[in-house]
Amino acid sequence: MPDVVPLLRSAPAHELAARLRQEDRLALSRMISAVEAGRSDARRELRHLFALGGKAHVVGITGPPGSGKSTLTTALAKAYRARGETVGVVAVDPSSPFTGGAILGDRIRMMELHDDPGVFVRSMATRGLTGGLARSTMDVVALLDAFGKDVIVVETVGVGQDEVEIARTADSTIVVGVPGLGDHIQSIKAGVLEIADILVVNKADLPGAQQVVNDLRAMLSLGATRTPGWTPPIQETVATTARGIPELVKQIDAHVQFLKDSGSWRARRAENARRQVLGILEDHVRSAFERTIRSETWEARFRNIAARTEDPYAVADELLREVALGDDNE
Ligand SMILES: Nc1nc2c(ncn2[C@@H]2O[C@H](COP(=O)(O)OP(=O)(O)O)[C@@H](O)[C@H]2O)c(=O)[nH]1
Ligand SMILES: [Mg+2]
Repeated sequence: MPDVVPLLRSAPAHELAARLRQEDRLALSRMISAVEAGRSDARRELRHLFALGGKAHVVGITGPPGSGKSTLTTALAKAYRARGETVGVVAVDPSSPFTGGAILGDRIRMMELHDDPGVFVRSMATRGLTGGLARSTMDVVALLDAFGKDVIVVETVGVGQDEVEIARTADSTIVVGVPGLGDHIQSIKAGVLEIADILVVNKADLPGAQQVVNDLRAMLSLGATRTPGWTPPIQETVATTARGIPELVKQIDAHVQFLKDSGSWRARRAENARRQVLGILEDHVRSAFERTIRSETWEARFRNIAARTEDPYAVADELLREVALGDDNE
């Protein structure tokens, strides 16, 4: 097929979208790249494809670097495949073994996923995105959803606001802690704990795992839980041997069931939609302003502010009047 690839790369987005609907993985991959690159035809198609989605269950996994998120993701993906569900994986962690930089053993484990046509793995480009990372990740999730994936696992490293924001927009958010990171309380930051629906203590084969479980339990009893009526369970796992993975899958199932039975499912998705729309607006407004201020006239005004001959609020007000905030399609 070597001659097909360049053809598809330059294919118009409507053609990619049509092929994507027929479960063409290459078209899905090209479509993601086109959306990431900010192609306006791809954005239009994404908007049409959006209506096809909403069926996938989105699972967010976040935690410190090296805690075993990618290994857990792989183990979870295999467990879902074993019961016949299709899986999409979005790795937002730039050091993810899905992209490289992993030791050989991890690479080999991940490769098992790449060989399975029921699994689609995508690493997010963290450079050269037209919108923010959160917005781009949600676009990729929307495409995987439209493609028909049953479960979409989004792995993000639990440092940085963008990453935590991404993990929070999942239907079920898993926060991973591990023993052996020195001060284990520090290993899961308080703000990250708040977004957890399920807590995983991975590397339970290492000494100190029980202490992490105890500490997390104590922390949970202090803080308010994210969803009233749902106390995040704490699951020990050994991702490398899949110990605890069947139990984790059951916890995730139970969480979905709880959200649906309690009516929180729609509420959470609406809340996520609200955050997503605000995020799109932020990206849009910022880029509109950045385009406008890229001129000598405005640069001169910034120098005035630096020289204290003008104040930043006055200049911001003027800029606000100047910038036309049309829609974000081009
Ligand atoms: N001992 C032990 N090592 C693990 C476990 N899970 C993952 N690892 C190892 O921890 C390292 C980091 O794993 P990785 O999945 O890349 O972590 P990530 O950075 O959070 O995605 C790798 O060498 C894994 O093989 C586990 O449960 N026990
Ligand atoms: Mg990783």
